[in-house]
Amino acid sequence: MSDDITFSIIKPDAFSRGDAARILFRIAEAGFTIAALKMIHMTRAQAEGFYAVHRERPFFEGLVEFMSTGPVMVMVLRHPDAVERFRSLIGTTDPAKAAPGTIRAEYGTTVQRNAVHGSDSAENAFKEASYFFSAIEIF
Ligand code: IDP
Ligand code: MG
Repeated sequence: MSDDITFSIIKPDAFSRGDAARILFRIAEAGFTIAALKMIHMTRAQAEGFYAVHRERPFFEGLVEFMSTGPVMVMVLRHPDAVERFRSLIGTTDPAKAAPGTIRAEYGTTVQRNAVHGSDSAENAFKEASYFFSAIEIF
């Protein structure tokens, strides 16, 4: 794995509304290929582990609660400059401020329930992908 991968989650809000396939289509249309993909329902402890870097933030409790409310789709995506390209495709954290046409603008509802996750660096993409997938599951 290298700079050409990022890690993403279709979060419980989008997944429970049945938007996962539409979001996947947007991702594919933008030229990303899927290197790994599965559906999981995170326990609270698994969500806490994933978001450990945010544990001191005021939104942490609400975030891990939300992320463990229902199934999500976790995936590894491949594209040149994947991290940067994917963050542009999804838009900024708050859907209300995300650029028109971005996935969060279209499918997110609040700053917490913003439909998708995207890694913020190549290093974190590798760590996050490794949290959910073993090396032989990433194509
Ligand atoms: P990012 O997902 O755009 O990288 P981060 O700052 O890494 O944003 O925050 C992780 C996640 O925590 C966000 O995607 C969002 O679901 C949630 N979050 C961030 N800031 C807030 C907030 O101020 N209130 C509620 N939830 C938040
Ligand atoms: Mg982040």
